[in-house]
Amino acid sequence: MTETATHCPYCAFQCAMTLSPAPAGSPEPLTVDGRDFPTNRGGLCKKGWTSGALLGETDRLTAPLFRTADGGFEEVEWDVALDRIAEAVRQSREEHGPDSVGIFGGGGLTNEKAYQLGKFARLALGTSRIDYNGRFCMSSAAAAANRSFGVDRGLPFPVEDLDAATTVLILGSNMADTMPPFLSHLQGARAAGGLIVVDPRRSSTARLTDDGAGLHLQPAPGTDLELLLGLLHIVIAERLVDETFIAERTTGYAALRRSVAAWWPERVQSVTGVPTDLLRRVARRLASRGGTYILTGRGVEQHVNGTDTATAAINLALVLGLPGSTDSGYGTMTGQGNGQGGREHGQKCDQLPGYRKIVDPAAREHVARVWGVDPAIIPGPGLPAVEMLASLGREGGVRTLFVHGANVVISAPNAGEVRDALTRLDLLVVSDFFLSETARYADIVLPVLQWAEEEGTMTNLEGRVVRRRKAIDPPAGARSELWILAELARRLEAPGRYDLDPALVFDELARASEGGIADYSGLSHELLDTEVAAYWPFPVGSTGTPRLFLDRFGHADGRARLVPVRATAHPERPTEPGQLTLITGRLLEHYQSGSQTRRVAELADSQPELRAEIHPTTARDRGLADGELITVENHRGTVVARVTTSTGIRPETIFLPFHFADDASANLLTSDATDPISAMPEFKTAIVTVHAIGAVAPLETVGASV
Ligand SMILES: Nc1nc2c(c(=O)[nH]1)N[C@H]1C(S)=C(S)[C@@H](COP(=O)(O)OP(=O)(O)OC[C@H]3O[C@@H](n4cnc5c(=O)[nH]c(N)nc54)[C@H](O)[C@@H]3O)O[C@H]1N2
Ligand SMILES: Nc1nc2c(c(=O)[nH]1)N[C@H]1C(S)=C(S)[C@@H](COP(=O)(O)OP(=O)(O)OC[C@H]3O[C@@H](n4cnc5c(=O)[nH]c(N)nc54)[C@H](O)[C@@H]3O)O[C@H]1N2
Ligand code: SF4
Ligand SMILES: [Mo]
Repeated sequence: MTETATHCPYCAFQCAMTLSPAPAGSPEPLTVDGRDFPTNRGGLCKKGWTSGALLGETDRLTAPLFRTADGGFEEVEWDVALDRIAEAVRQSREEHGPDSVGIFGGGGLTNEKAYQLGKFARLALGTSRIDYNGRFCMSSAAAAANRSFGVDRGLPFPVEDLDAATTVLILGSNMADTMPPFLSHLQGARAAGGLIVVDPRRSSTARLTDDGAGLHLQPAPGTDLELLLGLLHIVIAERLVDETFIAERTTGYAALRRSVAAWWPERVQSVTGVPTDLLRRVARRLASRGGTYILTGRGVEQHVNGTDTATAAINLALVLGLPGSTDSGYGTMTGQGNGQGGREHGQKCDQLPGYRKIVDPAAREHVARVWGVDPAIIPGPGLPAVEMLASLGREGGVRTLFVHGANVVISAPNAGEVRDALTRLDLLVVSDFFLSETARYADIVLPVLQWAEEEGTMTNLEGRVVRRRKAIDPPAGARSELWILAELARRLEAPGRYDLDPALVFDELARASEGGIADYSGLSHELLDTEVAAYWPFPVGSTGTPRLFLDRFGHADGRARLVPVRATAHPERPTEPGQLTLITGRLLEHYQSGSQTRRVAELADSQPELRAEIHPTTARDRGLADGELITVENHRGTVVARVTTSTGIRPETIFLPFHFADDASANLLTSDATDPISAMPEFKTAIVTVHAIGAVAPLETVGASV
């Protein structure tokens, strides 16, 4: 085997890496090295460096599994598994209609798999019930960008543009832990003293503002919308806005202006806790010179008002005239490996490929033509993720569920309810390469290929399509998802083609996307193999679009919309003494549900268990010591964690990462209330109390079972 140029299996930064044969005696078959690329510049984070571990000796699944009567699993032949699934689908459709069968997809799937999954749902299952874990990730930012700009591409500019920035406002993103190589692009802003981080915690990213590098604003959790309304108020009141840009490139300024009139700084301070002088300093800094960017992350988006909060951030960027220039801008940090592409090719309940709306007759016609079917057979919109999960096993709900690339038992909100919901299903089929916590609930588990074992493409946080390449043969017994979908489609006598070669699936995807917002029609695996800078839209004959919005926005009139948004009552705020606001997020060492990274010894050893970050005063008031085991509780559930005190967190707040399993799963506590526009659940705030467990012997690792 020779060297293989590919990209990291994990996050949306999609760092470039080289895989080469490991030296004899190594426990891993491949060595991973960072590869020079404009985004990661040869750098990788700890997860990237250790990603080869999952290609070696692991508890990898290598045969389809059937649940046995005693609750265990037995291995079966592929034909047996696929026949049984096809039969169950047929029966469910006959007895309960096609919408009784559902698919839960993933933003980590390649573009090819995401596309094929959407097509399989609509044509082979005939169901409208498909959605995915990207609903938990990018949906608020996406809804806001679509509403304001008419286009949703995480960063509408190449990441290197940030190098020349002198001011970067980061709202609710902790990229120092979640995309470490990204930090090299913030050096300019730090050197200019212009890195401004908004986070209720002194996160690793907030610490980068120390020593004159910038400012850390520490609002009460869930008050970012008020904070942004306050910043808008100041820039308008102090006439810091870009009037020419507003007049020429936007609509709605008069209404926006009225909507923020009452958000004077003192009022904002009383809601958020951020002092008025700091608010004024930030507003003036944002308006002071060129080279200003505003970036949002999950901290402000994963709330029931996430779309409106992201919209307020966009409004701020627009009145300052940032989007659409070459030295300033607004963007959101995409999360999952294919967080961007995963939302473009049709695995979202309201979408067809090319980022088209499933209710748009012209879109249906175009896609139906590519699929070779009558548009009338393509179902309408389905249910977004949280609603679909709540419907499982209920009257009129999904009774047979396929899961591809998600671990909802850990990652979905109000996870105790999700565990119950999965047991109500007639049939649960989980495709994964490990027996994830969700796969443990399955009736049938299908072993699939991982990252370095197959070809495909991913679309990174800048809307740049990159090639994922095969470097190693998969274990005997595991199969590609394209093959699984094709075999099931054949058994279900589905219309349409189901190619096995990812390059052919890409060609079809490209045609289906032609003329859509995310147009890939000028791209192919062959072209991508030349390492072309493939920013979409990339129509036939073009050279791609590194920067959107230079001349026009995506709406028909070419203008961006200034959309007034209101701060409404937040559903979860502490009301009783002793209550704390739980905020959740990530650690550097673990990826998402931890299904992959808790299996990498080096990562698991450095973050082996759930730790709750609490302010020392809060701990002292409750008689809690560092290292002590506590329960964190509310009416939804109870979680066991170990106390870590830190002066970097607000005293009324507690932080838990969501990477751990069993009774260390933070989502046992979170609410499944959703944003009315994006259907994003409220992951980032929940009301809890904490209690000492009492004299407990040092436990074995909390929640780290794999
Ligand atoms: N190590 C690691 N990296 C990852 C991932 C991972 O699981 N692990 N996942 C990838 C994915 S899918 C995603 S989506 C990204 C997410 O990347 P980020 O958005 O950076 O991740 P989070 O840690 O979820 O949230 C960021 C910050 O929001 C803060 N926060 C919580 N509540 C609030 C609030 O009300 N207001 C504000 N302003 N801030 C708040 C938290 O304290 C946290 O520091 O990371 C990607 N990269
Ligand atoms: N409390 C709280 N909860 C959160 C968040 C938060 O900040 N706080 N963040 C949310 C966000 S932003 C996200 S993105 C979600 C993600 O949450 P999850 O859905 O749990 O994401 P992963 O852990 O990446 O799960 C992916 C699963 O699919 C498998 N897998 C990976 N690649 C493939 C593939 O190609 N095919 C198949 N079939 N399987 C594959 C992996 O082994 C793993 O078991 O969590 C959300 N949940
Ligand atoms: S930053 Fe993201 S893409 Fe880069 S090595 Fe780490 S996990 Fe992989
Ligand atoms: Mo995410």
